[in-house]
Amino acid sequence: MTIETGVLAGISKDDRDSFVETEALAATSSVKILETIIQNRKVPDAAYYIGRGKVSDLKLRCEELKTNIIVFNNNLKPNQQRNLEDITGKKIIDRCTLILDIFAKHARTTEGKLQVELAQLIYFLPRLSGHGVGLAQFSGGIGARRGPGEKKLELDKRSIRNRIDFLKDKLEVVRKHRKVLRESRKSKGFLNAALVGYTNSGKSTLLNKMTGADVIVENKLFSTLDPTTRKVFMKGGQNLLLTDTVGFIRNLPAELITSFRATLEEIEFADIIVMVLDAGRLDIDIQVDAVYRELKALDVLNKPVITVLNKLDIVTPQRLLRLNNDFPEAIPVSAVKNVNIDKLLSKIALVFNELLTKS
Ligand SMILES: Nc1nc2c(ncn2[C@@H]2O[C@H](COP(=O)(O)OP(=O)(O)OP(=O)(O)O)[C@@H](O)[C@H]2O)c(=O)[nH]1
Ligand SMILES: [Mg+2]
Repeated sequence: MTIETGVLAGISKDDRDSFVETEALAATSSVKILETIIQNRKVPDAAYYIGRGKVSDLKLRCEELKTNIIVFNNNLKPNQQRNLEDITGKKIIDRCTLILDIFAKHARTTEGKLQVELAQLIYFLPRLSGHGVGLAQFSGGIGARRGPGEKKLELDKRSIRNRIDFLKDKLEVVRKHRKVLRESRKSKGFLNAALVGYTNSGKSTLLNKMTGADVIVENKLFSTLDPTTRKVFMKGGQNLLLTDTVGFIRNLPAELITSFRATLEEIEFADIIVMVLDAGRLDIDIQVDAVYRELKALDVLNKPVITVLNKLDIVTPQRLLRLNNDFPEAIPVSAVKNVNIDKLLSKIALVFNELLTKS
């Protein structure tokens, strides 16, 4: 795999952790960040995101570092992206483009691929400018990006709109199929718990530990795109299925989330939500906010939520005290070291039985 280099740019409105996260996204997308340039400003510039003068500095710095890529710590508006490309002559990659690139790399099933293509087309359609970003995304990733010529542009836009309709129709079929599957499980008396949480919090590790599945686990963002459902062996004999789902991340544009509807419906139709938090992350509050925002948008907060503080093994006792205080209901576990998984299972069994007596 070829590794490219780039410079990361942003403004001081964003916290330090968000830059670290974007750098990790870039790394997952095979772009090594050589330098991070943060402009001291609270409000983004309407035309360039960072100030016009800073854009020239950025261009100069890229030339000194001999790099062709500028990664932005935020999502850019189509006009900002075009203006930045015009002035710098560099590839301008915003945060959402990075995420879409990672999704495209990690999509394995037909459903996953359809959803990613839909999300890409929806995001790139208003950004097609005839020279910069765009269709190249499908033909070799970030490094190989090259846009279509101006003349072809209108034609491209029309065919993209047709393709969007086609993908939506196909995904409707996928949704119906998933619905039939869910109904068949329900009719057999199974309840479903969905593992949800920030990307890299350990959802897949937990699924593997609790069910003996072998879902891919990686110290990378968005390793999982497609949901996996497995039966859990419960001591009390409850018929429980556990579903691993795509991770959330802060600042994901709402229109992208709708592309993943078929997958996210696994959360919408789950009976119990198991929210997995990464106790090792110091920005845990931001992660919790991002996850709650998405769960609220999916309208699933009326379901029972069991909160799990994962990665207990890397947390100091002092920090654990603090976390216990901040999340009094949460169950601290270590999926990797197999600590407190039995406690989690007992809690799920309790909620399961409560649901059964209610219905
Ligand atoms: N130290 C420690 N690391 C863990 C634990 N659980 C998971 N990890 C690590 O965290 C990283 C991410 O784990 P995954 O299970 O892939 O996380 P995920 O939530 O499924 O991530 P995505 O699918 O990318 O959203 C891996 O490197 C795991 O080995 C834990 O209990 N302790
Ligand atoms: Mg995963």
